[in-house]
Amino acid sequence: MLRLVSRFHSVLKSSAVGRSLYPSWTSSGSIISNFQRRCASSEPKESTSFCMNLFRGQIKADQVFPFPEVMTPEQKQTLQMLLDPTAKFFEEQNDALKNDSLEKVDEPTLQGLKELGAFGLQVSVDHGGLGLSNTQYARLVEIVGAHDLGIGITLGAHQSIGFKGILLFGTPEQKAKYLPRLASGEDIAAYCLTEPASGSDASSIRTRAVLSQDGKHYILNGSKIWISNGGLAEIFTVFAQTPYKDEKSGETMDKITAFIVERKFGGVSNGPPEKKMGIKCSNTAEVYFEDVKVPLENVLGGVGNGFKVAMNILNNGRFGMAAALSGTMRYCISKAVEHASNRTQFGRKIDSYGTIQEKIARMVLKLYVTESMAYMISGNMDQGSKEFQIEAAISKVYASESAWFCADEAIQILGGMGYMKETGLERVMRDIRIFRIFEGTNDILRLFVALTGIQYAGNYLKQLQKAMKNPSANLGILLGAGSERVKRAMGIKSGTSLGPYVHSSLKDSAELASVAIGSFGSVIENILIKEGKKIIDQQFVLNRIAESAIDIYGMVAVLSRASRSLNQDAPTAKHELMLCQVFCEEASGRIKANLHNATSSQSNKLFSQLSQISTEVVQNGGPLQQHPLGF
Ligand code: MYA
Repeated sequence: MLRLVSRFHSVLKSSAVGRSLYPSWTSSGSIISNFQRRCASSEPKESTSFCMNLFRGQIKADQVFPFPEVMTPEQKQTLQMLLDPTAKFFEEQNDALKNDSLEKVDEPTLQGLKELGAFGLQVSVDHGGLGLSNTQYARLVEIVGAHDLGIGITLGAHQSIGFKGILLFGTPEQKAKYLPRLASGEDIAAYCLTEPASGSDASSIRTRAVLSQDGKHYILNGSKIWISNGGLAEIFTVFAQTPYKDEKSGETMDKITAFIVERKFGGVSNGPPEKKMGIKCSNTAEVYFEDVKVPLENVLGGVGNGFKVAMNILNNGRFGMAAALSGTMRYCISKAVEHASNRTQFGRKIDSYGTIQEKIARMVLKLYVTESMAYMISGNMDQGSKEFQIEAAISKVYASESAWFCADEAIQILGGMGYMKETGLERVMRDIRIFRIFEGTNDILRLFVALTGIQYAGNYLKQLQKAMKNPSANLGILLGAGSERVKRAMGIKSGTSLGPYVHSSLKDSAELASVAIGSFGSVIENILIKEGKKIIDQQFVLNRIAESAIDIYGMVAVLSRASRSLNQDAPTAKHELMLCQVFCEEASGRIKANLHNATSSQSNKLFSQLSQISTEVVQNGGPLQQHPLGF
């Protein structure tokens, strides 16, 4: 036993895990400086999230295996009863092209949606809603995404973010007061975070609320931009800076607080509807708050907790985007398949050519992964999981890029027809573009995924470092949770195998995923040890780490789903087996390349050159090279 401990000691010493990973932090910039502060201060916490633990190179399988089956028979029945009328409404009553050209949803359509209960899908029945679970909601939202993303945004801005804060953080009184009218659609809701000077850097908002002199309400002042439903809403979830007295230091500082604001409080106004590329029928407007008197009881989630309220609302809604976009992707694929199987060129139906086959297969692969992520997360949420923020961010990034790919390839397969408005794909492409931008740009979400995971892994290494100070008292930590690096150095077999969780036909694919998880964990550990705090400024590297995490989560999601289909001997099991095998094979190659590029000196040189090219172009105010003609 003693020898084991001393070997541990020397491994840690020589591997520099024993050095402080987070010496004095100095750089500024919100996501980075805040990340530094958190790394320096937070105590290591055990996470139940699969993706968090991935950053330690460890498999926490509970969230991912088996594929969540969360609906009760009654829930399935309710869902089935809702599917047909919803699909019928969108097929027969709603006209997406008309909505797009009118740039609004007309009254009869809004009324029809209200009658369907579409404005209160997840509000409890007690409060007048349909009381759907996340999984039931996801399935219905898929139908909306397949038909009209503009309407999807109207409904999503209302319930996925607009009043989600009341569902998640509202007091019983707030719920009773606001939810019934919101669920019926009598009142529309909007989520007000973004400001002219505060987009991705959400904590830098300037809208302010201060207590009135009589202490009876807050006085709210500020303006918000690009607010979905901003011109229609009666109820707003508004984020504002408020003075906050820190209990410990006694110091007063500004902290964000969330408020429920009614238009009828007075002082709330909005600008004209924005002219947009897509989702045109959804209303987007600036919203202004001028000396709005907000009663104290309309603070949502506690004074000073607004940033967490804002982030949790977003985390909670992101799977809905993946679900809605799954519907959109299915639509695009159907259009492409319909055309490819009817169109003859060079004497053959074009679906018989490899070029078209690869496009169709790739679209379906991306759909399979997106659906698997969406329903894995909704299932986890229904199971009561509270930690899914990395997974939710991944699903949003993956879904929005995959949907873009599908719309683009479907248009390509349809050729000239695809480019025509009447085919419907042109609108879809315009509608989809925003999904890579709003609810957290994919760029910021990639950094969020990488930094959140790295922080978790870093805290774990710090925990090991602390434990090393008294190894015999901390053997449990050192052996039980010993890092993969330490385990390898001590000849202890790594515990990262997905083999036991998957169907036997998927052992090889599972092995690819297991290897990827092991390599990913070692790369993170090496990066933390080698780079320490410097990693947070290395966005070229962080993006490659995020990309690998996205691919690994995708692999695990499809391994789990395909295993379920194989175990149940589902009619599509063999098809899903292929989808899973192909995705895992290709993802494994991408992960190897990305992890190599994240660490190799060659890539490092390339990143410096890319950085320099950009700097020189920016300094020049545009491309720097001489024109090919020389003038
Ligand atoms: S709404 C506008 C969307 N805007 C954004 O998404 C803003 C993006 N920015 C951010 O998310 C944050 O500012 C980032 C952090 C991530 C950059 N979960 O120091 P920090 C905690 C849980 O890192 P920063 C729109 O587009 C963190 O742990 N916690 O913060 C509408 C820390 O806690 P502690 C989180 O560096 C579109 C603290 O916060 C998270 O400033 C309409 C500070 O963190 C998180 N994610 O920046 C869509 N992030 O101090 C319609 C941070 O305790 C819907 N933290 O350690 C459509 C739906 C689909 C259709 C449906 C049809 C029905």
